[in-house]
Amino acid sequence: MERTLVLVKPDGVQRGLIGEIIGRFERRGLKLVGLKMLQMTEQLARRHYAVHEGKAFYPGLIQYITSAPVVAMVWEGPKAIENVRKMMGATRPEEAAPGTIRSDLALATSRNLVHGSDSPETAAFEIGLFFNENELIEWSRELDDWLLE
Ligand code: DAT
Ligand code: MG
Repeated sequence: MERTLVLVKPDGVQRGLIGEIIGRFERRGLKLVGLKMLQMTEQLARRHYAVHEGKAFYPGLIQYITSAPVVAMVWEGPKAIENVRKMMGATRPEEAAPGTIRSDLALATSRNLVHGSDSPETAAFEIGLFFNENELIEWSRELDDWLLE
């Protein structure tokens, strides 16, 4: 089953939206297999956002993502990467579809509340940045018969 890395970014933690964001993925039926709160170091932030190095917004992005704790999660499910990205909405909140996290809860691209991996390769890399193998929990859920094909 596919796995993806999700971060509740510092604005989500500061605004008290951790539960709201986790709740959306939980209600959708995705399965939580890893969870931790941490303060991202500059080194971790640079590795996580390496693809954006050199862009105009990069220094501000590193400053923001290290400015307060984040909540890192791994969610598992069918097409987890795509499903999470769709639930997050477009990077710019004004372009995010109504009903998405960024449309419902955010106003600024640089304060857009959540991160989600964008491909299987990125997901594997990002999960490895935030979690050791023994921190990812395989567990069975009775409800799966009612959620999955
Ligand atoms: P996403 O988070 O939707 O995957 P991304 O990978 O293109 O978006 O960019 C990473 C983060 O960088 C994004 O969530 C917010 C910030 N960012 C991207 N483009 C930006 C811009 N033009 N101005 C300010 N911040 C930006
Ligand atoms: Mg991205």
